[in-house]
Amino acid sequence: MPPLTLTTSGGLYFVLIPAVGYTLVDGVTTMVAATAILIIVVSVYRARRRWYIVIACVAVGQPIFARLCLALATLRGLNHSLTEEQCRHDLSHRIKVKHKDEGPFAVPAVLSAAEAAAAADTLLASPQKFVHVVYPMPFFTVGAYHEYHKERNRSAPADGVLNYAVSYGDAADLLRPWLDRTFPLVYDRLRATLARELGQPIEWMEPFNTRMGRPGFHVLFPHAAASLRVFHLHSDSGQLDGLRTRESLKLRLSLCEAESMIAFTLPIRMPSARCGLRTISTAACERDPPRCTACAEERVHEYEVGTLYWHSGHVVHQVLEWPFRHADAATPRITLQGFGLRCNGTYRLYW
Ligand SMILES: O=C(O)CCC(=O)C(=O)O
Repeated sequence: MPPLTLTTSGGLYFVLIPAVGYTLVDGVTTMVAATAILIIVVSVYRARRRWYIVIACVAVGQPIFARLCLALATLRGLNHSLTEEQCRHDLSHRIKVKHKDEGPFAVPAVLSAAEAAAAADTLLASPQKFVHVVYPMPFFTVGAYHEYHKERNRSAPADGVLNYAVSYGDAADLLRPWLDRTFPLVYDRLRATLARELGQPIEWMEPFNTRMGRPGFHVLFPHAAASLRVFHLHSDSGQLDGLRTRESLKLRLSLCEAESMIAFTLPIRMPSARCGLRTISTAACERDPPRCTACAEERVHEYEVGTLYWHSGHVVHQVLEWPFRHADAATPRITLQGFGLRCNGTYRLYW
């Protein structure tokens, strides 16, 4: 049986709702859940304890709750369908670099099943390091990803408890030593594998650009809303502009080649349902199609634990939704995430 509650960084409290998954307990979700329960109680009372009506109420309530969570997540700025602009960006990049195959390229057996399991267990033993990302779903990061910390200025709290109000530089500085100490094998394999794939030595972005975070982890617990197409559809190239404008980091990005960007994912634990990535390919599009979104094609890539997936950060992609199974509620989809850029002739990794 999965544990009933989960407490993460900043003391955020999640309760396992049957058929829904861990859900943040705050004013809004408590009100939504209380309303759903009230509707069920009233309908049961009116139905004079006819249990098939109770079951029907619960069955209808679950997708409604999941959709409400999806709506709340969407209100917070997630975009899950392809825009003409995104499609054209992918196409222009494809033409520029003459890509025949855009990836993700899969490199198997970077970690054995036992090594990946050990890394996942270590991570799950530190829920106080999980920083909540997608409201109100159980989607967390461990490690500092600059996109999630952007525009935030609070300095690192004395108690080391993180949230996204903390500036990227401070969050990165706080977590880098812990990540280095805790996951040396994972990082060694990552660097050795990318060095082989790219045929170039691999270094960290810090200290070349100080205050940048190590590749870190996405921890996504299953949730009914994650079985819908909820995840952000994006390419990773735009984030470079965001980084360039962040004065406080004093980064030397003018020494880095934007076109060299890579993005990578190393799954270390997966729920029993199929998990992976959806990418958008413009391979079937002509140079200047009347509507790019009409010729773009979706591709699905199923993840294997221990296999490294990498692609040019320009590929439009989205975490693939996966069906919720209650028995799996405490088995998150955990991946190591990060980016690489060639700066002054050397590939450097960061998140
Ligand atoms: O978790 C994944 O598979 C990919 C995550 C992703 O899209 C990103 O971090 O840009």
